[in-house]
Order: sequence, then structure tokens, then C-alpha cells
Amino acid sequence: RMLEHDLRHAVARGQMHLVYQPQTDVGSGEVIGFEALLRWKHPERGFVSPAVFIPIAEESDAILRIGEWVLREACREAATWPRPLSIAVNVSAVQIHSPHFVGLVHEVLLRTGLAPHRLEVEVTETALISDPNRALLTLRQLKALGLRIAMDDFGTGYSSLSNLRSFPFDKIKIDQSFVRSVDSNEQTAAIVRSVLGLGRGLGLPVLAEGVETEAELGFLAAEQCHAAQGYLMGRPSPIDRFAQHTHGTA
Ligand code: G
Ligand code: G
Ligand code: MN
Ligand code: NA
Repeated sequence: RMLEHDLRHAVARGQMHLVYQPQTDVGSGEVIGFEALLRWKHPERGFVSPAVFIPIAEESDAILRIGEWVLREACREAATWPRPLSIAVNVSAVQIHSPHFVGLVHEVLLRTGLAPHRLEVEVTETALISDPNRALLTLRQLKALGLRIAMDDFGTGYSSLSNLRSFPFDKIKIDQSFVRSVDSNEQTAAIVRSVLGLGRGLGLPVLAEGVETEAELGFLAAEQCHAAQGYLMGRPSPIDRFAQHTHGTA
């Protein structure tokens, strides 16, 4: 496929960049960190969505080179911020199962000087199920480096509840499909309340993704959700847009 070929050279040709989306504390409204999201500007096709090219990259192993670049770039950027905000990086199944991944993360932390506790690795449940024993070992080794693991897209994957017990997650990210209209749909509200109760019972903070309206945020505040992310608080954007948060200036 054309895209597959072009992807192999995209990093070296400088076509990839990261945008950053703020994550806020629901109680205080303050920005507590950012999620790094990958963007590819193809020379002829323009912007190609990661929802399109990440699956292609995962088939061809190009994901390893791209994922390494994302990790380096996000950690390098976050290490320049005067304020010690967290930085969340999405990691694919292929990376988690690469024998070099833990060593790579260790090396990137050392080289960038980023404090390990500021790094959060986001993994989906689907990334863990092909070889759960291997995945568990990798997650434990990552945690031994001092970073945190978030379960991404919670509720959309396979067997969410047993995964929460089997893997050492530090945070639950409720998928945006459950956040959309949570203020007006009683079924959705019941599901989100139960995930928040689950988080409380397990001692895990919960972040709600895809918050677009004040009404959704109000529901989350009333239900004591810890953190939120979504267009309401900020769209994924170049990091300069958020200098008042990263640098603490007005
Ligand atoms: O930001 P956006 O809605 O375009 O992202 C679409 C999908 O691509 C999401 O599932 C998101 O997690 C994924 N994605 C974005 N950036 C990265 C990345 O750097 N690595 C991986 N593996 N997935 C990413
Ligand atoms: O799978 P993951 O949760 O990593 O993907 C996050 C995706 O959700 C990104 O593509 C990001 O652009 C998108 N996103 C973030 N906030 C919102 C939002 O408020 N509404 C919608 N529709 N998408 C969002
Ligand atoms: Mn994510
Ligand atoms: Na998600």
C-alpha cells in the first residue's frame, strides 16, 4: 500500500509532529498534565488521522520507529517545562511486546532528564490480551522505572474488569463514548457512576475523556470524577498554545 511505504519514511522526512491536549483536575479546574497525540502531514494527502495510519504502522512494524520518536519527542518537550506537569504517551501493542521497549523507556528518561513519575504510558486493554503474561512482566518493569500506567479507552475493550485486577494500572481513562451525553442519558450516567465507584474501590483515579460540554463536566464534578480531558478544556494543539500552563506565566 502507498501509505505503508510513505509511513516508513515519514519520521525521517520530518512529516510527524505532536499536538498536546490538556488534562484538568475536575475539582480545581487546573491543568495537571497533557496527552501527546501524533499528527502526520503527508506531502500530497495532507493530514492523515492516526486512527488510519497507526493500524497500518502496527502491521508493518513501522510503529516501533514511530513510537520511539513519539516517546523521545514527548519526554524531551515535557522536560523543558518549568512546571512539573505529567505527560501521557499512547503506546501500541507492538511496542509493549517489543523486547527492547523497557530499555528504550529507561534510556529516554535518562537522556531527557524527565522525572519518571511525570511520564504516564497509556495502553488499551486490547494491547495486552495477545500475550497477557508477557504484557504483565513489561508493565511491572515499566513501573519499576517509576512511571505510571493508564488504562486507555476503558469500557470498550475485551473483559475490562478482569484486566483491572490482572494488570498494575495507576489510572482509568473512561472512553469518550461513555462521557458523551452523560448528563442527559440515564444509562450512560449509570455506567460512568459505576466506573467511578470501581475506581474508588480500587484506589485508582479516573479521568473522563471527550468532555465537550459544561453539562458533562458538571455531572463529572458532582460525581467526584478526578480528572477530565476534552474539547471543552482544550483541543489537541501545538504546545506553545499552552505556555501559561507549562511555564506558569500569564
Ligand atoms: O487524536 P486523535 O483522535 O486523532 O487520535 C486517534 C487515535 O490515534 C486514538 O486512538 C489515539 O489514541 C491514537 N494515537 C494518537 N497518537 C498516538 C501515538 O502517538 N501512538 C499511538 N500508538 N496511538 C496514537
Ligand atoms: O484513544 P485515545 O483516547 O488516545 O484518543 C484520543 C482521541 O480523542 C484523540 O484523537 C483526540 O483528538 C480525541 N478527542 C479528544 N477530546 C475530544 C473531544 O472532546 N471530543 C471528541 N469528539 N474527540 C476528542
Ligand atoms: Mn489516549
Ligand atoms: Na482513550
